[in-house]
Amino acid sequence: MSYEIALIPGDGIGNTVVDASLPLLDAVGDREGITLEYTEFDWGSERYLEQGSMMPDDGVDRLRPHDAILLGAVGHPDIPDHVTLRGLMLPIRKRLNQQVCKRPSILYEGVESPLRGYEGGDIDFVVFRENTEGEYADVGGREHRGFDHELAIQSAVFTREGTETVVRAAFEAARERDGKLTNVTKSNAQAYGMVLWDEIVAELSEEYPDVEVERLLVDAAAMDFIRRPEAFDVVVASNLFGDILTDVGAIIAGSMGLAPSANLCVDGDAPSMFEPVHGSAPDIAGQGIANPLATVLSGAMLFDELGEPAAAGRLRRVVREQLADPNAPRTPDLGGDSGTEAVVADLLDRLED
Ligand code: GGG
Repeated sequence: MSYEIALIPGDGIGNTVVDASLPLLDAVGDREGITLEYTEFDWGSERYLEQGSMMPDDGVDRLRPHDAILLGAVGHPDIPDHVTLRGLMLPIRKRLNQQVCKRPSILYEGVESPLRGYEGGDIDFVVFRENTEGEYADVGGREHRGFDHELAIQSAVFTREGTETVVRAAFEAARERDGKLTNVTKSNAQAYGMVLWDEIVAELSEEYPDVEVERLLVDAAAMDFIRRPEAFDVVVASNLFGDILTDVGAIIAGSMGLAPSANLCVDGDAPSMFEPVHGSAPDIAGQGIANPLATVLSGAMLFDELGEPAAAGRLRRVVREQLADPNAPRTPDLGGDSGTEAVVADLLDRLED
């Protein structure tokens, strides 16, 4: 099989981790009879600084014909983050209808968690984040700039369709996994959108009597990710809450450098996008020490979505093996002193024919 993959390395370490991961994706492809044809788009902050926009006006349409998108990271120290995010990642997620963001959090054998007493295998859950609306809806405005009575309004939008889509995806995943879904909202304080969300979870739970539903306010969920992460199986949350919780989920599982994600177009009309959860990390950009594993694991999610589970399994197996090997190269975020290339070279050596 041959697939057309759009590459958007983006900013900072996004370039390092995407470049480093491609030989591995290709090597796995070779072994599974898969060809990946790449088209690279040099969109991002450098373009913004030169031309005033993160991507061309027809950028999203140019992505549409591809089978999948692999993105690195977005963010630049000289540009406000809301400009970079709204100029590239958010329009792609919204216009390609990538309504569901899936972010696994797994503590692998051989990786140290900052949580005392937790070892490989003790943490294994997946967060389903609503990905195109909620608190990220671009609704609001500012008035009276610079005056004492300056004000800003930022509204969240929760549609029945958007909420049902992500909640249903989470119920389906829970059914396939350990049968537990944790619904995270803040409906004591957010009495409209989040109450609708809770009602939708309650309605859909009738269709999934085999799934146990736990309800948590987001503050309690943040605490319990630290206090009892083993209690989570599938978590569903709004756009903003999901973003925050998945950073916590990444760090308790050892590093942001290990956290992959998939932005899924569940109606299948447009490509899905795969990206490490981490950002562009300008502090280490260009040093060749970024951890490529979050991108490699995002590549495994990409293979899953293409319907290539054997390729996905190969990638995950070599990552697991490497992390479990105390003599394997590791980047500084995992306590090692190796570079990005050394980690990928070691993964390539571990691939079986
Ligand atoms: N690799 C993804 C990336 O660049 N993330 C930076 C970021 O700010 N993300 C916010 C979000 O995912 O909503």
